[in-house]
Amino acid sequence: MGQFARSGERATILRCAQDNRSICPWETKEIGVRKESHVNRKIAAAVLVILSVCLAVPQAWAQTKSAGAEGHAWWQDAVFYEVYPRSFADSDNNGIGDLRGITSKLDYLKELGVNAIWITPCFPSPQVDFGYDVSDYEAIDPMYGTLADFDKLVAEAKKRGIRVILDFVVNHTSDQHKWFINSKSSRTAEKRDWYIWRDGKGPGQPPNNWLSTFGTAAWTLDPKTNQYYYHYFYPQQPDLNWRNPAVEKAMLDVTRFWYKRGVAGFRLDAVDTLYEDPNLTDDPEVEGTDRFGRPSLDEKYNKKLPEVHDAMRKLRSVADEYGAVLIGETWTTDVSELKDYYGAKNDELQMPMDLLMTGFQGLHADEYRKHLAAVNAAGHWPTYVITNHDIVRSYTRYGDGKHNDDIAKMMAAFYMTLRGSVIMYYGEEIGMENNDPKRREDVQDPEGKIGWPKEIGRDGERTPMQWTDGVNAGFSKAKPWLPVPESAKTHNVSSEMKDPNSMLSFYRQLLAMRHTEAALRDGEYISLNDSDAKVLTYLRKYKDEAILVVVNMSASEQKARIDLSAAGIAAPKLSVMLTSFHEAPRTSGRELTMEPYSAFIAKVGK
Ligand code: TEU
Repeated sequence: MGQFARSGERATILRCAQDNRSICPWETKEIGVRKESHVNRKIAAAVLVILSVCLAVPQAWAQTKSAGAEGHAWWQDAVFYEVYPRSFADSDNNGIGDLRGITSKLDYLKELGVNAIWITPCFPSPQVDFGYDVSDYEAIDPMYGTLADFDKLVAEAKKRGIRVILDFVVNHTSDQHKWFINSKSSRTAEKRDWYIWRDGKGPGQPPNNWLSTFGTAAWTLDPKTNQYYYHYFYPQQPDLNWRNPAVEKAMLDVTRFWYKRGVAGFRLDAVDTLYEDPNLTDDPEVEGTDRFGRPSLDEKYNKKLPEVHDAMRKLRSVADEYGAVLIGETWTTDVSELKDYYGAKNDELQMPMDLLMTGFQGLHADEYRKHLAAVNAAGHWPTYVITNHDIVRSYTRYGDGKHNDDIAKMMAAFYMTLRGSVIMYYGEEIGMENNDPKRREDVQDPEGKIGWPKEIGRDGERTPMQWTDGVNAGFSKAKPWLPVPESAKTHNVSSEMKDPNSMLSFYRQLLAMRHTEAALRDGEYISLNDSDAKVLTYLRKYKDEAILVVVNMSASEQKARIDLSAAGIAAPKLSVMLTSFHEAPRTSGRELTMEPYSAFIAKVGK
């Protein structure tokens, strides 16, 4: 596997993101002025001296510490970017995105500061679940292009220092996959045992009470062979039988096929449903109903079985042969369960996604602080995610309708300055919002058709990338498969490129910082002001470099106490690197005024 030089990716030192209008009275020194390439604005750096009065120099770095991390693997320093290929860029103007479209946007991604793209399934598929129903793991769906287009994409990406990650749907295939067609053909078919076939409990009765997460039964009767097959997702997505060694071997071979083509790793889909209890024990009913209004089940017999970890280890051992990375779609109930996915001997997933923050209700600094403390105490390299193709976009989820852009910038500054890798979702960087269907007949995602109106499906977070303020947001000349929202007029790449205060400019600066600042890449996470319920304050410290991050998660102005004495810094001089403020930063004594929903990032000098 070819390695990319890292040095070139870290060329720009970004000293300060405040433009000239926001230079403030407390500035003591102007460090430099330069032009940013396409945002074309002057950037002036400022030094903020926080007054210290009668402070003793403390002895040690205090509070929530994590080990400093040096000797990183490439993926630890990388910014990952999820591309939903149907919606990214449409090169052949049929309303659906494709691989050539992605290739045509690689320069944009490189400029943004992306180091790896994860492409959601682009393999041949009947598209019942928009690619997550794979009918051939070793080819490209003609809708997206050819294997040659894929090879070209990998080669062009490599030229730009961008790696390609594919999405491996490990739990199930499409019912149109040749394996399932064979399996279904008779009870004695060669591949009968590649899937989970069972007799019903009695006439018209499925083998047990398990449910599909997409709102249907989990068992479908095949009238020809008079047995039921199991599917945790849609009936068109039969579960593979991972207890069959032939299945395991075939699946491991799929990963080899792609590693040999230059793929840098996989995002493993739906790993927690790989195994089921062979005795098919009924799941116990628990209180409440699910999102389809059915009685809730404790899915202890068809989810998160311990055997999942055996499969992860096997996938990892093949990945290690190729120096590849495995990212897991790891929906966990807590940090301890997440920790298990790294493997007791660090021999499972390098990057199990921390999806826990996507479930937080509202913005509460103390909840985030507690979570970060638990994650850092767990001792592994975290992978943070705030949005993806299955959940309401972060812009909409966190937005209050009044400060949406501010909140989106604040959340970006927050999660991009944590110790760990980040996985962005396309359009996040321009403030794309959900565009949910308003009528059942407009819904494309079967889950939304089944669950309407309670469960409206995932179309809203999968709409076309907004490249321009023109027709179809510049995504395609044809009517896109999903509608573009009105907000594309203001939130699009082309307009935001020209605006130094746009979301895109803000993201570009954040990503540049992640690449240039050792403290952000390698530094410990040190939590400060632990009793502040509204403002998160932390340091990232590496050797004698430190960066201070202050994040106001509330709708009101807050005073943040800037006291780094607990971290051994009595009289810090802060060089402002980036803020999301509308006005110049204000301090008084040891307090920094934080605008509602804002972030402040500064380099700490002694
Ligand atoms: O999602 C798995 C998963 O956990 C889903 O149940 C998720 O909670 C659901 O989408 C919420 O509505 C993965 C993919 O990310 C998803 O797009 C696929 O539909 C699913 O697997 C089946 O392959």
